Amino acid sequence: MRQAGRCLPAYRALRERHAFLKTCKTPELAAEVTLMPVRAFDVDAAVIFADIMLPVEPMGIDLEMREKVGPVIHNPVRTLADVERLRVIEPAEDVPFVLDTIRLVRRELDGKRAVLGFAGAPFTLACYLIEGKPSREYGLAKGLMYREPEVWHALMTKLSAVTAAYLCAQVAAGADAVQLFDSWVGALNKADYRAYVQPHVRAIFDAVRATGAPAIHFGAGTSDLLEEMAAAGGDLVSVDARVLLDEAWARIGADRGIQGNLDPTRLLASWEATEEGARDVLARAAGRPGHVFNLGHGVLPETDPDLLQRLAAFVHEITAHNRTPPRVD
Ligand code: 1CP
Repeated sequence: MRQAGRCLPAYRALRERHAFLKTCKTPELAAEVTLMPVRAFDVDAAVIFADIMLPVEPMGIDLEMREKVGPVIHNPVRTLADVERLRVIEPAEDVPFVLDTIRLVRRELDGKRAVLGFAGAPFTLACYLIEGKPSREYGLAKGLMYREPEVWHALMTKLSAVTAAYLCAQVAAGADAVQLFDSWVGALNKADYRAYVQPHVRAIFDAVRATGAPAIHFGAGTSDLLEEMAAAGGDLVSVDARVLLDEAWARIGADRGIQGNLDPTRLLASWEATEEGARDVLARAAGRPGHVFNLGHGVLPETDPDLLQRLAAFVHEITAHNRTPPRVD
């Protein structure tokens, strides 16, 4: 579950002592935070504590993680010259802390839980780089995309090269699976997705496929894009709570897995609302192999950790008959 640690008092206490980027860049701290939700909730996978913006910093981006806002960029990318200035990074040299965190977490979990690496997808990263801060409409980013497609494609090509190398390095460091977060791609229609995004995402999944590790393709607000996202690649497509899981799966195709899709706001409502939603998701998955139960989007920071723990136990209980035993190697 993305950002599951954020609602834990232990995470908040650690963050009072250490800034966000410092935590990400210190493997011992990042590993400790990664393991917090695994221990507190007994979930099946550890999502490496990092952020989608980490690999863009060494590309030459002046990044600040602003409290209660998110990523802020002091030198936004808006021209061909800006794109040409961006470096294509070497993950082992430029983001060694993420790879070291993966190694530490893997050693600690000793094969008993899966280790999930991740990266931001080029569209979502491009939105941040062009806008310079979180945005609702992506007016600057989409403006550049429609007005100067060659600049857009040059930026997307660089971001996809970096992302492919970064994900492959995570697998080499010990990630059992990787997830590509295209959180904002729901801002596009199908035709624009095909023209401006799909070839770049496909290049990333092609590179990851060569590692043999399973890849998850995450999107939110993508109910019109599911077929296009599946066609771009990934062994699983992750869907949010705005679609019904069985209908989404039929559109993604039986040859793929699916991740999702309990509405995270149900956890803010009550246990009854949470259980009702979880039952519905599991009924729609109908015990078919290839479903990864998850929330439709990240855990909201004000979520009661006890409800998350209860939810994980509930899902384990319902699915006990068809659970794959933990991998030991
Ligand atoms: O919590 C965990 O252990 C998971 C680690 C994780 C992941 C998977 C973090 C830590 N960030 C991410 C991915 C991420 N970051 C995404 C993709 C998933 C999604 O759709 O949310 C995105 C869009 C970001 C960008 C980002 N970083 C935001 C969103 C801002 C916006 O535009 O709305 C924010 C708030 C951050 C900071 C951040 N990253 C992670 C955490 C725990 C936080 C909050 C920092 C804090 O309050 O301590």
